[in-house]
Amino acid sequence: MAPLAPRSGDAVFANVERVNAELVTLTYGAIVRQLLTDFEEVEEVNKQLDQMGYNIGIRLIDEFLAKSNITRCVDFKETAEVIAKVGFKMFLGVTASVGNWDADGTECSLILEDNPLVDFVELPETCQGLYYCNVLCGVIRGALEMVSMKTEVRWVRDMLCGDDAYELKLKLLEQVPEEYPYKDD
Ligand code: MYR
Repeated sequence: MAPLAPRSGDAVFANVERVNAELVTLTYGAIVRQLLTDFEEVEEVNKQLDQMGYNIGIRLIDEFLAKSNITRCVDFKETAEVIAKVGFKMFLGVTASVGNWDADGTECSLILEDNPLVDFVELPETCQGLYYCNVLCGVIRGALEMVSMKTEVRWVRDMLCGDDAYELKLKLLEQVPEEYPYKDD
């Protein structure tokens, strides 16, 4: 039998993080499976996942702002970069690239080369039209709403559906002016 060698703190921590990530991935899979059983129609499951993500996003923004020390972004381009490089890294452990900007800088793509939520996942034929990771659309939408940005977030490419990448379309619909509960005299 191989002798038991003490592992460095870093190695143990990396292992714990990997196990946690796997647990999240498997738990998420179980939630999607349950929704498919409960709702049957994939469009309804997409909606439920988006709503679930929204409920997470409106809470997660506080943690994000506290941990990242990010202050106001100058424009939507900076916001998209922050989501792709800081937000995704913080909560998914991966980064995304930002591209395909429209002329007025209100719509772009977030492209994920790696997506830990889909580890171990294979969709059966019966799940055509399912956006398995739709929870992420809701998370981003909810988080941005809490910092006064109404957005539309949807998948346009999904490797589980045979596409060559994971691509989210992020569109700024409205920048809601912040309201203060008092008037300046
Ligand atoms: C501001 O201008 O007020 C700062 C805006 C920063 C918004 C960042 C939202 C982060 C959302 C994280 C999404 C993670 C998805 C896995």
